[in-house]
Amino acid sequence: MKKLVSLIVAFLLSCSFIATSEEALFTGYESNFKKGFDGWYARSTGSASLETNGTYLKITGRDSSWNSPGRDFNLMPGTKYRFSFNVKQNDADQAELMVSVAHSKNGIESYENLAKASCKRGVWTTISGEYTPNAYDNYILYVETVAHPDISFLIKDISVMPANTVYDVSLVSLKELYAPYFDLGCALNNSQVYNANLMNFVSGQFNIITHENEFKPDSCIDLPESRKLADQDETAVALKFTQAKPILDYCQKNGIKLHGHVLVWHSQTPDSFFRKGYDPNGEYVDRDTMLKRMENYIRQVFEYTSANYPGVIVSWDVVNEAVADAGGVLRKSNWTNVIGDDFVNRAFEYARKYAPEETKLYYNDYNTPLEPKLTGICNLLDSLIAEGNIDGYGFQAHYSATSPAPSAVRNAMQRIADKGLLLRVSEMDIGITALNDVQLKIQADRYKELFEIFLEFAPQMEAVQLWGVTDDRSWRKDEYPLLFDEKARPKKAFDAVVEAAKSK
Ligand code: 9MR
Repeated sequence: MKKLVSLIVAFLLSCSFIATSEEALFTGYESNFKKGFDGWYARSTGSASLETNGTYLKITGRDSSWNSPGRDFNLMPGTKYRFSFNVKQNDADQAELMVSVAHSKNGIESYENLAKASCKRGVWTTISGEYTPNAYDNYILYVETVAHPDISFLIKDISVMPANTVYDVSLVSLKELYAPYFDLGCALNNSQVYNANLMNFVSGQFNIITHENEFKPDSCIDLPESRKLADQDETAVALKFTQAKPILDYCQKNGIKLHGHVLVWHSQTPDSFFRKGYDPNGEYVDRDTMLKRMENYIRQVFEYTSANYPGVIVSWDVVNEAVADAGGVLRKSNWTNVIGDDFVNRAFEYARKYAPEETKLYYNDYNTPLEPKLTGICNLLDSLIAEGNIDGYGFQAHYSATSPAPSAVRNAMQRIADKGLLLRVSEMDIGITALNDVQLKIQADRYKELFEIFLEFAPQMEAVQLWGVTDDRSWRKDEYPLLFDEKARPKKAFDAVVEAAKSK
């Protein structure tokens, strides 16, 4: 019954072609000008004007290539749209026509050319393409010429439709199915959080979110402001949270937990952070200065989030990927070079000092089941546990459908669980080599086996988080690694994860 209702809703949505700019949710637009101008107007500072005969729209009197028929569209940032325009011109043997978008943010207008086509005199020609808007305050789609500033032309049969039309919110909910065992989460980026349809779907499936990139040091360190501070105090660092904010706001508004990723990492951290005056050509600072910069960074993240988002962030990756793949030792990085091998311990010390009492502090790494890395990770964890500042270990789990062996995953989990730490699977995805039934089945089987193992550790497992939602937006999109395909349709892997919980 629920399924039937959602199909009817989806059908009604797909029928509501005519959208106006007042609509909160833009569900698509089609026009053949039967109703007149339908919101289209001439973009021109000269004498360009529009006329319509109830089938097409004609622009005449142009004096610049940007003079165009244009219309306001209430597009949703992060949603992929397919558009199609039929165009015709009679004034030149050949002319290039182009669909473009004008958008503005805080009053500043900018433009993108989306698709073009070469049009022979008198021949209706289709210009089509796809467009996924970033966040702007408004959008105008328009048709202009590449050269030929003064020709007249016609447009008709216009369609601007979301590519992902149906998010099936009647699907069984993973977060509900796994509620007795652990949280189910996913990584998101800013453009996705503006997509209301996607987020409605996401919040039905998942109860914890992680920023894919926007809470990393390179997003939060304000280098120009830090340079100013360094004139007076080399230990000071200036932060900005403009990138982290949209997802934090979403979580706060919708009562969804957030796992913070990440405070200290060798990657996605500007090299200038480690240098005198934050100058890319400056010398590296000394250990004590860097320890203070690290402490000031961590302190300000917690001050900002505690003041503005109390209770939203339940856990943090304090340090990411500090152990080398070979040798069971720490990887060489700016952190080890400037501070030394105890940088991980100090990061946890500072995180504990400033984090709210209930916030769980994690060390997070990949390739955990592989020796000698596993032993290196265990040694590091032992030293952190001895200092009392760590709560948990995050298994990234960027796997393939054939590796690592599930038995190796279980073994690694057992070794770390035996230390009494909380566990989480922090960044799961399982790549396959091709998009076909055989591979999708192998992928599904591996998801099921691994989730069965995660369930064995349920008493210590806080969360399992997928590194993304749909395959097309994954950092490994060529390997189709997630539970939902590019149209947000559940894959066999989704059914397998459902099955693992049901058969527990
Ligand atoms: O998914 C992230 C991708 O968009 C970034 O380009 C990449 C840059 O390093 O980081 C990816 O996320 C990583 C995560 O932060 C830490 N573990 C490995 C993830 C995949 O590379």
